[in-house]
Amino acid sequence: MTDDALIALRPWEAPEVTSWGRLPMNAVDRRSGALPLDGDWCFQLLPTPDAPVGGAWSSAYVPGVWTMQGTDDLPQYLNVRMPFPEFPPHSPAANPTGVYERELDVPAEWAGRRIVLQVGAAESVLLVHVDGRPVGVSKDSHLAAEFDLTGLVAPGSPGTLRLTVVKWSDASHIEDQDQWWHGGITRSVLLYATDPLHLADVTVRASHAGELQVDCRVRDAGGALPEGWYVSGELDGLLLAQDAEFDRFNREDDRVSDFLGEARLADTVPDVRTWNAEQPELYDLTVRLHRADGTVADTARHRIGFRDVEIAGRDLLVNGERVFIRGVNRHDFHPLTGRTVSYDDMRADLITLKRFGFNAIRTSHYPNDPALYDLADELGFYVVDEADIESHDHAHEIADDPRYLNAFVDRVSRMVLRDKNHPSVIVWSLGNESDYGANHDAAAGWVRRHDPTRPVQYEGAAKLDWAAADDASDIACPMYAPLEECVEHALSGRQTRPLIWCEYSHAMGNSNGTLADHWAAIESTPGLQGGFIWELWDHGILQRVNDGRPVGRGGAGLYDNGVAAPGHRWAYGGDFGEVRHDGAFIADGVVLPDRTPKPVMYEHREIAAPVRIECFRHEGIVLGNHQHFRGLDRLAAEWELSLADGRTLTSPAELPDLRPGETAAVPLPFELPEDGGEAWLTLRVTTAGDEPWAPRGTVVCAPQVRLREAVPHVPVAVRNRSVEVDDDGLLVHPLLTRAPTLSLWRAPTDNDELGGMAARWRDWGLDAPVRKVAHIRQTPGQVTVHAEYVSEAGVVRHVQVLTAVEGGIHVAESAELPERLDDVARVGSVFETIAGLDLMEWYGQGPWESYPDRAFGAPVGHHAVPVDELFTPYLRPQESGGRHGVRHFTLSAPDATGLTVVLDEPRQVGVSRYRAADLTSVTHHDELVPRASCAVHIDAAHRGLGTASCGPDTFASYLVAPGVHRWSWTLRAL
Ligand code: IPT
Repeated sequence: MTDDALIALRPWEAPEVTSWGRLPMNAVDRRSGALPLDGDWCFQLLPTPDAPVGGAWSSAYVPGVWTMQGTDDLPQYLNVRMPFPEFPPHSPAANPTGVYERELDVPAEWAGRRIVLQVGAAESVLLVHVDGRPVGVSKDSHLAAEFDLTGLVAPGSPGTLRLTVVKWSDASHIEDQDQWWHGGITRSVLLYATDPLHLADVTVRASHAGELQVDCRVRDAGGALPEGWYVSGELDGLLLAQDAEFDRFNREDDRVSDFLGEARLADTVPDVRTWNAEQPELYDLTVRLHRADGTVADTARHRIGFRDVEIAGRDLLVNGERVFIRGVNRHDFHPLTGRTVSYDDMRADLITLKRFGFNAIRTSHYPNDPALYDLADELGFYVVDEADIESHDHAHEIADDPRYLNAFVDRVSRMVLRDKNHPSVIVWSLGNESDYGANHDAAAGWVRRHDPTRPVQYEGAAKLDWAAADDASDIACPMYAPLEECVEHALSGRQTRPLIWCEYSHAMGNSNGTLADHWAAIESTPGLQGGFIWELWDHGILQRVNDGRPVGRGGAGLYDNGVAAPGHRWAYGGDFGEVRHDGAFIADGVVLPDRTPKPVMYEHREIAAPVRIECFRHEGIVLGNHQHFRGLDRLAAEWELSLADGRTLTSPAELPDLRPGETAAVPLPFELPEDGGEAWLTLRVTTAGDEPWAPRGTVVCAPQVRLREAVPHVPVAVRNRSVEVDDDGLLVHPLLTRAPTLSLWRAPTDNDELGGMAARWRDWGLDAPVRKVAHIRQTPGQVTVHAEYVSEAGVVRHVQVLTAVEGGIHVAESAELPERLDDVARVGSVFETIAGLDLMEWYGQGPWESYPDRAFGAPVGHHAVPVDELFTPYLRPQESGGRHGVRHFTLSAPDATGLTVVLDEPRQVGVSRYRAADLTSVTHHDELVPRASCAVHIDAAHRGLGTASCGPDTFASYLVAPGVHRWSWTLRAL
């Protein structure tokens, strides 16, 4: 073959060709002892794969995508639509192709050894040459490709390795995931050496009863298997027994008289420490291949866990327990590299998830870096491992297309071959959004035969009928199916298999409404077992505003707390000049682009609370252990009593000794003071010692119970003080720069926009209704203002009764919404304060942001947050920073001047540096200019957030109904 023979074969246009010259996938980890090839490589970007390689080289960092490294080929964001019009299996003529070159210095001591190149991942087609000679081809952008370089590179004398990466190919059509399109080498490249006779694969089965079976496959690069070689195994230092039965069977086989290249070790571990996500016990397994003289030719190390997964009826069981799946979908993403994630990044992702109560990950939508599974084993996560198949735009054409059959089976089987020994992997997923066809059944058949120890799932297979039998999904794993449909199915008597959403609660912008309602139903409905929130990350790429370029690897420190440094922003679809793009739909995670948790994370932590207050009875507080496997021994706790009058009392708490599922009553830790008003008791639960994912003292949850109801606040009117209003009936007050008026509008959230609500609100003109004063009536100490807010949808009558009361002004309001306004964002008051009020203190739910349908578990108490920090910097500016259940609040300047507002009942309050109009007038956070004043909203009613950007809207109970709304509040100067 000539040096451009691989190019001449045009493998990027041949879906049947999944690889050429590539070694079989296996589960033997070769990372330690390998020669890393990461770093700066010589690089040039060609316009097409067959363009001649020129003499001008620049450099590119490996692993990394060139789309983030200064080339003119920039990231492009598209969800479903392909970035080019060609039908599968075709790709466009203009096809950026990266040529990476570097010297290979193979150590002299590797002479006589088998030398293997491993390319961690390249998208989308990889062509390998050494010294101009073709070595191999690989597809599948999210799994490693290995090539045997023995004989092609001479230990001790340098050679040239060229990796050519073609961006668009037949494979792009099955890698049409909802994420940025890039090109390049995204995972580490390395070189390793083995004995020619080596451990080719190791398959571990370790049950929760302690039974261990280790199957080893030995291969000789030369084909011959010499006599006397054998395999040994050690588990945590103890020698494992050979499986005599297996040996005898092989030896009696008349085809071979001695070592067949297969060996089985089998043993039973007494008193085994089982693996589960709560207590991820791991054992060190070492497998050695010995020469006839006993010396070691090869070693494979695994950290294994003893656990079982099975489906029993409609329950997915781990070690016999019906575990709840508190999952999230995780893409490989980083704001500086685009796609490449370091070990530290992966660890930080998982630690964040662990701290916020997640126990499961779906590797949406492709196999992750091997290190992620090591971390999941170690930190404790259940993993749904997903194959790199999504043909979204051409789903129907491809699912049954025999030209893609190889690719489907190849991608699924290679994932299974690589990841089969990880206890964390509990389910294999055949991919995402690719319709359902024979290619899926072929892949499912392969998995079921090869690994009968784990279920298989594929959303598309179970989509049309969750109860259908005999398809490629052992689990009904819908995406965004409405809760009521799922509950109905579970109660119907028709359910045949577990129901676990593969995607639900779309986290785009200010979202995840009704998450707690979902969990209330999941925990109380047999047959529902949880799901995976869509998704972990907001994929905002750090971009310089002046030249529109991605910042790239050097950008660490250019962001803080979810906000990009001045002159930078988080780019979403369209920001790199893409003509076809899907906008901010890429910003739909529970963490901001720098991994700052969005408020929903705190809510999730409470939803997942391992310890709960079940109820408050006269004999005390009933606590429950909601874990599946552990006691409460690794947790510490403290009681906190929060009284409306401002007092907070604390006392250490003794957690009872409870097994999973048990409850016990503990005495009330405080004598409830006679006075003090509303009273809430919180159990602040923290880690008792250092955990791999959290230092000692990290908050785990803070369940709460109300011990005493509020005493209604009755302001006392004073007649000798007047209330001043202007000619329009607007309150004149020294602390306010804008008088309280009626607000029916919020800066639309992504859910409001994509769910179509915002369009209706705009059509109705709710963003700018015309206020007309109908009538002003003044009596001593009181002014009553009747106004009409006129919009396309009719007239909203608004009455404001302003009364002078002790220390301030009492504002009693009502608004009457016509029937047509059957779904508005809010009904409430809006006003603005003087400048300089920087601190908000309140008694109510907090401290994190909350909304009516995302207010679970934010404890009622006394909270204080600087006004600037109330706001969540959602990528596309929108309604943000609200607090639910506020009873009273204060806005103050450092010199203690300011105002306080006491509400008639717990209400939604929003305090922000931005007016709703400020938020709607820009597209990115960096364009916002904070005002010196505070824009304050007090809502009689505020619409829930829902998840309508992709999935169900909020429930009817969280909508703002037409008719009369009444609310009142008292404003006082400090
Ligand atoms: C679903 C996709 O699987 C996921 O990749 C992402 O696009 C998500 O939606 C929305 O952000 S598919 C959708 C058509 C339900």
